[in-house]
Parts: sequence; structure tokens; C-alpha cells
Amino acid sequence: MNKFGIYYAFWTHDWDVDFIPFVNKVADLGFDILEVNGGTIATMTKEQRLALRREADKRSIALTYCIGLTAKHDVSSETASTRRAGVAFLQDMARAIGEMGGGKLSGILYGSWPSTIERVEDKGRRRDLSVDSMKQAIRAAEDEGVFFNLEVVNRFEQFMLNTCEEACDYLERVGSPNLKMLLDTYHMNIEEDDICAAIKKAGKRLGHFHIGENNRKPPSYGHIPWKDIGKTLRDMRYDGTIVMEPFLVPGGEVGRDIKVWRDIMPGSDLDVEAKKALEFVRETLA
Ligand SMILES: [Mn+2]
Repeated sequence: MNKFGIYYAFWTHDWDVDFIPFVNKVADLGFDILEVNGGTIATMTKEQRLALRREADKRSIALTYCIGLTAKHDVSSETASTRRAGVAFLQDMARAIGEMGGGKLSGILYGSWPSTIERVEDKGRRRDLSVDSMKQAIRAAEDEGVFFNLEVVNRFEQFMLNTCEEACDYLERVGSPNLKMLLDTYHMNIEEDDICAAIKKAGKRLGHFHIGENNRKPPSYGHIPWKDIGKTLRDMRYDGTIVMEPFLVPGGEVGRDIKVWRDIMPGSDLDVEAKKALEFVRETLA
């Protein structure tokens, strides 16, 4: 059975927030999962982490963790000290998540977000540096019962892994059972020839799945082929986690970083929209 979740930042202007109120909110709305910021988890105290764990257990909410590393933690950096800082941060997050019982850390773990390069000729070297860093970082994940899922994103946000095929090559080079990929329909809509073929190609390497409309509205308001995607997931017996990541409200760090430059659905009630989207995807994808 797939578990369905939503990313907390649907409701927030800031990346660092207290997640406990959102555990209760998503439980009340009927979700199975709350996806939270992995970086925040690493900087919380042990007591704060365990309090979050207890609240999530009380409401039967599973937690998944996501992050885009910032430039000071870029594990593909040309600067060795930056790569070391990034590897250490990935290891810190793995230990923090391990302390909460293990789980999945997904996102831009292979470089920084957003990030670009001046010359395409630099891409291979940056990928080599990233693979070396990942071989070190993933050991902490293996020790802690944590899975890293590398998010394949569009070219305007990152240069390294824009397609499922590029992620397959990267995973092969690292070669860890704890390293998988995260595909996101919003990004696939821009980069893949065929969204369903890309999901199929990922197969058992698909460790987590983000569902977003082409316009980042809640699922059902755009042109992503949800019915076909549901059939693909069922055909390949994907029983993993599925998390929606809509963004509607401009303002704050979240609005700035996601580039929400207008009120995407004026007058909408975010809780009502989240619940409607959950009903839609349970019906279409499960
Ligand atoms: Mn995503």
C-alpha cells in the first residue's frame, strides 16, 4: 500500500519551523506522511527530535525528510573544504534521522540548490567530485538505516541530474543499496520525453516519488497525466512513499526560493485544497 504525504512548506513562508503543528494538521486532513526539512532535523536537539517522533507516532504519521543542500555544503564543489562540510552535513542528517528510527532523506544531496555551471565541459568533473563525496556520505546512511534519494530536477535548478537516465548512471557509480532516486512529475514534465517511460526505467531504483502539477498547483489542476502514471506505478508494483509538493502562496523564503511570484490560486483555502488533492491522488494513483 502506498503512503501519501505532503510537504510542510505548502503552508509556510520559512524553511525552519516547528513541525509538530503540521503533524497534527496533516493527520486531521487524512494524510499518512508529513515531509519535513532534513536540515532542520539535524540542527534540532535530541529532545526536540524525540518529541517530534512521539507526536508523529501518536497520530500515526510517517515522516520523510527532504533538503536541497546550500552552496556551503555543495558536495560537488571544486573546493575540498566545502565538499568535506557537505559530506559531514549529510552524515549529520543521516545520524539525526537514524536517531528517529531511520527513514528517507531526499532532494538535492549530490550538489547544491539552485546551482549552475559556466561551461558544460565542467559537468563531468563536478559529477566525479560528487560521486566521490557520496561514496563517503552514504556509509553513514547505511549504518543508520537511512536511504538517500537523489532528486532529479529540471535544468533551471541544477545541472547534474536532469533525467532519470543520468540518475541511473550516478547510482551505478556509487553502488550502494541505500542510494536511490527521487523522481518528481513537475521536473519530469520539463525534461523527460515520456514521464511514464522514465518511471518504468527507474524501476526498483525509485526510492521516493514527488507528485507536482506542471504549474505546482495541487494535483488535478494541470496537465500531468495522472491516470497513466497511476497505471505505471501499479504495473511496476511501486508500493513506496508518494508526497505532493504544491506551492501556491508568494512571500518569505519559501516563496522566494520556489519562485512563487503571484498568488497562484487567489482566495483558495490551503487545507481544503490539500484534502481535495489527497482524495484525487488516492483514487488515481493508489
Ligand atoms: Mn520535488
